[in-house]
Amino acid sequence: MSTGGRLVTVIAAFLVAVALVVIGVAVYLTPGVPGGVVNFTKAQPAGSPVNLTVQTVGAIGFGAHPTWVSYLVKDPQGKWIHDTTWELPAHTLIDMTVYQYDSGSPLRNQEWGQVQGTIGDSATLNGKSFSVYNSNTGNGVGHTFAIPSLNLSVPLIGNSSTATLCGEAPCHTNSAHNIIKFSFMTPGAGNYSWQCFVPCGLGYLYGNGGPMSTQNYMGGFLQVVAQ
Ligand SMILES: [Cu+2]
Repeated sequence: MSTGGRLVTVIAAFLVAVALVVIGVAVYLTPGVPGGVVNFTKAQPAGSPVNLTVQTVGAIGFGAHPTWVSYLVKDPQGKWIHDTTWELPAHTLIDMTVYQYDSGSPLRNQEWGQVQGTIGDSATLNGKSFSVYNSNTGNGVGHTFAIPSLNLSVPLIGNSSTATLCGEAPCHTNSAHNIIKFSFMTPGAGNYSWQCFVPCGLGYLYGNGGPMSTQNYMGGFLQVVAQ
């Protein structure tokens, strides 16, 4: 090979190496799960209330982190999806149902036991209305569903830790569960983050790492769009 040919080969190999490093860094910096958006605006006529059904599980049982706590959402076709970004119509009533399959514990902050920001500042637990839940009683609280920018927060009451809890999502109602229902109005178009405030990331610093700080587990976004 001529000197010129060798030089070209060396430069080409160098460029390939640089490209591999750049791709490697980009992949490392990209959040593990790209995360899709579950669309609730297309499925129905403008203005009519949206049914938003989610479940909370103690261990998702699949994917990159099978032991992590997670939310799942039922898409408009009735299929459980592991995505926590939901497209919703603006200025629309959202009737939300949460199937809570996890255990609970006393809250670190009793304020999180209060229902706020929902229609009537109340929710129902297995059909019974409540506006505050004392997490030092019963099975405590497993998670909360909160949209900070709307001042909305709802405690999701825990199941008995002695019950056989669902360990692989999607969970079905033959496992121990609580049903929490509430309604709220979406605001104008925009992106609104939602999250659980219970430090439920077991094994992480103060419980706030892992699923608490990774998209698609204990938090996500409402993508509110004008209709
Ligand atoms: Cu949680």
